[in-house]
Amino acid sequence: MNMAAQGFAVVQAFEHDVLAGLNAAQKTLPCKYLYDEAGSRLFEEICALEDYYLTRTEADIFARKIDAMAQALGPDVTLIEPGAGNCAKAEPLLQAMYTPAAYLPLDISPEILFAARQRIQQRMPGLPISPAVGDFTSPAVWRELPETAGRKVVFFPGSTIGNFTPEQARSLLGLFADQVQTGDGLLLAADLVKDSVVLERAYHDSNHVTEAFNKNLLHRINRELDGSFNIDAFAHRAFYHRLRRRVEMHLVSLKEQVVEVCGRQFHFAEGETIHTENSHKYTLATLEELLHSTGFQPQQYWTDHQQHYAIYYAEA
Ligand code: AVI
Repeated sequence: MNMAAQGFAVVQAFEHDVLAGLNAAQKTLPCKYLYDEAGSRLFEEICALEDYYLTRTEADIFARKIDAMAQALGPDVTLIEPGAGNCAKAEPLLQAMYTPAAYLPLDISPEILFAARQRIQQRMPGLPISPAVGDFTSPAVWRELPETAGRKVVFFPGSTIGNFTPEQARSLLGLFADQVQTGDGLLLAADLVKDSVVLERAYHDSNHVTEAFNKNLLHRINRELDGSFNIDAFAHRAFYHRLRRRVEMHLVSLKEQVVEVCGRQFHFAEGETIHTENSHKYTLATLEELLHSTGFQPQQYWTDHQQHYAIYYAEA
C-alpha cells in the first residue's frame, strides 16, 4: 500500500472506531487514538511528572540492572521491539548486550522510527537495524521483519501491556510467542498493584497534564472527524477499580448534551462517560500466570525497592 492509501485507511479506521465506540451502551474510544502528535507530546510530559512514578521507576530498574538483563538475554541475540517509538529504551540495552546480532524495531510512526535508526546506527555502526512500520498488534507487520539466524528476544517495556485487557494481553503475548522459537526470550515490563492513592495520583496528576492528554482525544475528533465536542463540557476522571485491578480513564459529560461527529448525532446524559483507557496493574503472581498461559517460562525478574514495577525475562 502506498503512503496516501495508508493514510486514507488510517482515517477510515479512526472514523469507524469512533462511531462504533460512541454508539455503544458504555461509550468508549480505543486508547491507541490518544497518541496523535499533540497526544504523544503530552504523554512525554506525563512521563516526566513527579506524580507519574512509572517512567522513572522503570528507568531506575534499567539503570541498576541493565548488565544483569544483558547477561540473561545472552550473546548474538536479535532484539525485536514492538511499539519502539524513538527506541530510547533499547539503545542502552543494545549497548550492554554481548554482540547483539540485529535490532528490529516496529512502530506506527515512520518518521520517529527512521530518525531513531539513524541515531543508533551512528553510535553502533556495525549493528544491522531493520525497522518495520505498522500496528504491532497486527500479524501483517511482523511479516515485514527480515528472517534472522540465531536467538531472538522480544523487548516490550513501558508497561504498555497494561493498556490491554487480560484477554487482549494473552492474545498479544500469543502473537509474540508465534514469532519466536523454543529458547527465545521476552523482556516484559509491567506496573504492579499498589496503594490506590499512588495509582490515582499518577492518572489524575496535580499539573493536569493527564487531563489535557485525555481531552486531546475530543480535540482530535473535532479536527479530524468534523466533531462538535465542547471540551469544557467534559471532565477528566481516573480511578482505580480494585476488582478489575486497573486504572480506568473516562471523560464525563458535565450536562445533558448532543454532539455531532461525521454528521451523526450522539446524546449524552449528564454524568454519562466515555471510557478512554484501561491501565491494568499486575501482581508478580498474575504476571507469571500471564507468561505461563502464553508459553513463556519466567526466568528472572527485577523490581524496585517498593515493588511498584517489575521487568520480567521469560523464555519460550
Ligand atoms: C502508555 N501507557 C503505559 C500509559 C499508562 O500508564 O497506562 C498511558 C497513560 N495514560 C495516562 N497516563 C499514562
